[in-house]
Amino acid sequence: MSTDIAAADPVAERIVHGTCPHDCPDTCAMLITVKDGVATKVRGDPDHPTTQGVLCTKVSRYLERTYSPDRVLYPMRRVGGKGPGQGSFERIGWDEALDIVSAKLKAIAAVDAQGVMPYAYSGTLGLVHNFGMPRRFFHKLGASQPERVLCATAGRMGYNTVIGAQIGTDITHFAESRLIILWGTNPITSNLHLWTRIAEARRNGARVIAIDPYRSQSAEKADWHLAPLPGTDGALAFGIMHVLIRDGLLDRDYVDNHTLGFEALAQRAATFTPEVVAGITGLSADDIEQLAYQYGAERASAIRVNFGLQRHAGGGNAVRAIACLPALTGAWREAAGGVLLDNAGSHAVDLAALDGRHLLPDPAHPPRSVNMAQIGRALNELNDPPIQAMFVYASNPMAVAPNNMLLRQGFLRPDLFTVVHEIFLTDTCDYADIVLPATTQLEQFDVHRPYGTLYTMLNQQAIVPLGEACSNAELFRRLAVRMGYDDDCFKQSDEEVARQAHDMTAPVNATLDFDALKRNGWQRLDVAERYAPFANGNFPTPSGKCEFESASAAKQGWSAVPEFIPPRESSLGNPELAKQFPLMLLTPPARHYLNSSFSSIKSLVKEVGDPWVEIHADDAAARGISDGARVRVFNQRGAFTVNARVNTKVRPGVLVAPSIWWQKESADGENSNAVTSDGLTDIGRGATYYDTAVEIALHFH
Ligand SMILES: Nc1nc2c(c(=O)[nH]1)N[C@H]1C(S)=C(S)[C@@H](COP(=O)(O)OP(=O)(O)OC[C@H]3O[C@@H](n4cnc5c(=O)[nH]c(N)nc54)[C@H](O)[C@@H]3O)O[C@H]1N2
Ligand SMILES: Nc1nc2c(c(=O)[nH]1)N[C@H]1C(S)=C(S)[C@@H](COP(=O)(O)OP(=O)(O)OC[C@H]3O[C@@H](n4cnc5c(=O)[nH]c(N)nc54)[C@H](O)[C@@H]3O)O[C@H]1N2
Ligand code: SF4
Ligand SMILES: [Mo]
Repeated sequence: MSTDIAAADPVAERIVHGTCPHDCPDTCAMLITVKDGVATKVRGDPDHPTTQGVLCTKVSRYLERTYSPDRVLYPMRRVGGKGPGQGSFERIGWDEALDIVSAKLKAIAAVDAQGVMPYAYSGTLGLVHNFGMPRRFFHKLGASQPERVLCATAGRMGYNTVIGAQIGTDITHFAESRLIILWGTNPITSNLHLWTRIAEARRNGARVIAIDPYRSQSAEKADWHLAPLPGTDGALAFGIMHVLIRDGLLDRDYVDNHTLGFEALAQRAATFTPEVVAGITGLSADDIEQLAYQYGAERASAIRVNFGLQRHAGGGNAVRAIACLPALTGAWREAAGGVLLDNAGSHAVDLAALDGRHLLPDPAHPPRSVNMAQIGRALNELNDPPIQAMFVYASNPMAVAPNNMLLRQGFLRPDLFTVVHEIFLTDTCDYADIVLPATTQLEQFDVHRPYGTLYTMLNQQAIVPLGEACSNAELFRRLAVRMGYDDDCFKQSDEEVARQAHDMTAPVNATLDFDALKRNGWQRLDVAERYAPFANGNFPTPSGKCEFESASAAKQGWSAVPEFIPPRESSLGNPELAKQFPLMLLTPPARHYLNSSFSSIKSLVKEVGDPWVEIHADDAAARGISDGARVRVFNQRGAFTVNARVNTKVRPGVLVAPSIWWQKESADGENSNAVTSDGLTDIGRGATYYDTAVEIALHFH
């Protein structure tokens, strides 16, 4: 617990440094005004270089979230059946709740602790409350280990085969780029503070190209929008390489000195002529030539590739292919050039100290892994041992996991014990045996490693927890006592955990000063003001070069050189399935929601309205669907019902249903994850939400 809050004068108005805890690359610096122990205002820190005083629409309502009448404020036990509308909850005391939970965990662990499945994702990205205390607890228990793949694994692992680490262009320098490619990303929604820099670049004459099957708000504002078929970006990247190599639009010096495997890459690219790529992507050969020429002509070119486009069967390799491009043109020489997937690798965090992996009962033989994207399968099929308890915190799997019809079957198992530690009564809580109240970011202390910026961030506790809410770290401290765990690391305060979070031997932390961080809220990493990490090569790969060809990839069973792997549920990947379900469904983030968070904020819900699906006018006409019609989107896994928006923003053959609405906020109690695929990616066993074939029809009742 933070001592600062107790020490502070409870009456005087004061400003507290906070950090946005959400899963967003911007990790904004917040300033919270507190008076009489009540938070009265949140705003972006005007001095923080990337926040620039601006919070997004969602988090500017953080007070509404914190003080919402819908908060879970006490432990509760379910009475009656599982599932929406079946049972109800009655209040119990913390002691009783901890007794029930610890007794259950002990009973399972007495036979095999792998019967316990922790399910936690990105409700908070804090190093203390996500990476620290909770993970220590489950390591000590020897629970099944969640494979955390819902978001980014394929892209990150693919990227790393080429670049060596999650290091990319600093968002600040996008303002000076001459050419910006938004590749499968809609920053106005998902990366607002990058958009500010892009807008600045445009004012300075930069050209912005969007590559997206959907004319998103960002694509709308771009100078040129190309709309390939989903999951074909790998082929498009090879098409660009083909033209660059064929016509000598290369930085030969950079290629010769700082890359590995050019010949092998060139050989692969040789087959991807613009005509071949046009056939795969649905773009014209001429557009592909144009794109390559524009890219090849500008060295200060920055590609922003986001996680959306790697949620396909071939997502890892698609990002690999894209990551090769800036080394070919020498764009890395410029601070305003290169590619940005994410920048978590620019930071140096001591994950082992945080997560206590040494606590495992037998570190040489870690417990089994359970893939979080396939949790439905795991609950229904695992037998060695079966999952007997789900411990959910900082995630809302019933709403966010793919193929959730199968997951629901699992959650409904009468023998399954489910604990959910939550701020709100989410869809997942409907299946809980025990619900425990969680704190919001204003009520806890944490330290953050942004994945999109180069600052270390600190979050001071601004107010005391509401009701009987308790933070993740505090919950697992309490449970550790009940379980009889007396390792010192379970006795650490939040600040003690935070002080251990960084690898202080790393050059980027050379001047990291925790006390100064506490005072100021944020500190820039020790990197050059003009961050150009690969201007002179020095890639953190095994060879020290940009690896077009990667021996370590080959060792892991992936192709040594990136390859194009078509989407699984498409006419290329599965023609039979595509006949039955000819449309590809994308479910990218809705601007006013953050995954399934904020769909409990009334003012936002009112602004956003009911969930919808966008369909191209031609596809709509072929099915007798008019604008505003009630439609059913379905496939072999399930169905959900929404309103149709007929337009030409989405390319023919594709549907876009922004995500993620709670199931219980949806008319038929289902959301888009009723149909999404729980298949895995080529690299990293990641989720493939957007590799989903569907059909759509008018809904008649
Ligand atoms: N407001 C808001 N912001 C968010 C989130 C949110 O839910 N709401 N979520 C946060 C999280 S967890 C993440 S991981 C990030 C990143 O989230 P991402 O999922 O990368 O989301 P976007 O940046 O919106 O980019 C998605 C865009 O990619 C397009 N797309 C989908 N498939 C393909 C494809 O195969 N090829 C191409 N070229 N484009 C494709 C979609 O049409 C969409 O416009 O955003 C974060 N920011
Ligand atoms: N169809 C479809 N599904 C998707 C995606 C998509 O694009 N389309 N995107 C995927 C992606 S990229 C991601 S990252 C995942 C995200 O999936 P999740 O990580 O499950 O994210 P949220 O839906 O925001 O749910 C987080 C929950 O944690 C709670 N919470 C917040 N802070 C805390 C805390 O400190 N402690 C505790 N105990 N609880 C807390 C919030 O109230 C919220 O209900 O969703 C994935 N699902
Ligand atoms: S969600 Fe992103 S843009 Fe919004 S306040 Fe948080 S970090 Fe900033
Ligand atoms: Mo994500």
